[in-house]
Amino acid sequence: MAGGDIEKAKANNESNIRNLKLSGHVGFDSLPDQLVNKSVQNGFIFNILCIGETGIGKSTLMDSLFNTSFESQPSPHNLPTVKLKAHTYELQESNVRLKLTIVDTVGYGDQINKEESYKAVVDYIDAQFESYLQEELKIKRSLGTYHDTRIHVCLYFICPTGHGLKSLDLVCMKQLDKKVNIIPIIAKADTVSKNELQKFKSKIMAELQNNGVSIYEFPTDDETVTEVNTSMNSHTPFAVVGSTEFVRVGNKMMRSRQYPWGTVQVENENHCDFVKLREMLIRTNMEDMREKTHARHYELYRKRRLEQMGFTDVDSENKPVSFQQTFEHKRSTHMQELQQKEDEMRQMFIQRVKEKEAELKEAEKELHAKFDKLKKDHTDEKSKLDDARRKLEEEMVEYNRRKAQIQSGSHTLTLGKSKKK
Ligand SMILES: Nc1nc2c(ncn2[C@@H]2O[C@H](COP(=O)(O)OP(=O)(O)OP(=O)(O)O)[C@@H](O)[C@H]2O)c(=O)[nH]1
Ligand SMILES: [Mg+2]
Repeated sequence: MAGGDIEKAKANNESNIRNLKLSGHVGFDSLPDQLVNKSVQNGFIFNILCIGETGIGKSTLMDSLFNTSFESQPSPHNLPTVKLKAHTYELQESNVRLKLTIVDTVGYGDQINKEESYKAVVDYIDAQFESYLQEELKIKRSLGTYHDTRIHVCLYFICPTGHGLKSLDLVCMKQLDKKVNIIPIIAKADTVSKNELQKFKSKIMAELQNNGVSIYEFPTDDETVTEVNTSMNSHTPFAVVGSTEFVRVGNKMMRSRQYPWGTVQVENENHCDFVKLREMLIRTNMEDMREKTHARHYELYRKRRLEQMGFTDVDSENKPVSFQQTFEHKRSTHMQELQQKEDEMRQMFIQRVKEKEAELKEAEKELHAKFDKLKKDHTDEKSKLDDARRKLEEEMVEYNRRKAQIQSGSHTLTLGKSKKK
C-alpha cells in the first residue's frame, strides 16, 4: 500500500469512530471501579514455584516474603528422584484475599545422576496447563470457580558459590523459559562478599545470555512503572537473604540473621536485594506475571496441544478454517481410516480362511492317499491269502486223494497176504 493510501484508510477509519459529547454524567466512567470491586470480591490467585537445592533457603525466603510462617518441614536429602510439593494458603491483607500456592522442589540436586532432575518440574508445569485446558474444553466450564494452579512465577535459587551457574541450573532454566516466568535469585547472599557479588551477578547474566536462556523481564511498557522496572532489570539476579528470626533495631523488630561479627537485616537494601525482590514480585508486577502466564506461556502450550489434537486455523492453502470445518474434516478422515482398517481386516480374514481351506484340502488329500494305499495293501494281502488258501485246499485234496489211494493199496495188500495163508 502506498503512503497516500495508508493515510486515506486511516482517515476513513477515524471517520467511522464518532466521538459523542454527553450533555450530562452517564456513569460508565465507573467501569474501572466496577472491575476493581469485582476482582476484589472474587479474590486473587498466585502460584509460585521455588526451584533450588535442598536446604538452600526456599521456605525461609517464602516466610520472609509474605511475612508469615508457612510452617514447612525440612526435606530429606536422599530421595532417588526429584519431586514437587504444593501447599495452598488463603491470605488476606486489608480486604484483598489471595489464594497463594507455593510449590517446592524436593530432592533437587541430590541425585548423583542429575540428568532427569528438570523433568519432574517440566511435567508439573505442563500438568497444570493441561488441567486448565481440559477445563476450558469442557462444554460446561466453571472457570470462574476453577482453582487455577498454573505457575505464575518460578524463583530459581542459585547457590552462592561466587563462581557462576551449575550445568543443572542452565539445563533446567533452558527447559523452562518458554513455560514459565523465571526470576533467578542468588540464595543465602550473606555468604558472598560485596566485591564478589557484582562479578558473580555479571557472570550469571552472561552465562544465561550465552546459553540463550530468557528470564522474566520486568515490563517497561507501562509508563507508571517504566522507571522502577528498568532500574530493577539491571539489578537481576537479586541477591537475597531470608530469616525467621527478629532482632530489635531502634524500636522496631527487624527480620535479621545474627552472626558473631554482626547482623544482616533482611529488609535493609544495603545488606541485600530482598526488598527489591518483594517490590518486583508482589507489589509491582504480580498482575503482569499472572497475565503473561495466561497470554504467553499458556497460549503456547494450548497452541501446541490443539495442533497435536489435529486442530488448525488455516488449511493447506493458508485459507482460514473454522473449528467446525476442522472437526468435520477430522471426523471424516477418522471414519475413512476406520473403514480402511475394517476392509483390511476383512481381506485378512478372507485370506486366512482361504489358507486354512487349502491346508485342510491338502490334509484330506493326504488322508485319501493313505486310505487308498491301505486299501491296496489290504487287497494284495487278501489275494495272497486267497492264493495260499487255494493252494492249501489243493494240497488237502491231493493229500486226501493220496491217503485214500494208500488206504485202498494197503487193503489190497492185506487181502493178498491172507490168500497166501
Ligand atoms: N546464611 C543463610 N542461611 C539461610 C538463609 N535462608 C535460610 N537459611 C538457612 O538455611 C537452612 C535451610 O533453610 P530452609 O528455608 O529450610 O531451606 P529449604 O530450601 O526450604 O530446605 P528444604 O525444604 O529442606 O529443601 C536453615 O538453617 C536456614 O536458617 C540465608 O539467606 N542465609
Ligand atoms: Mg523447605
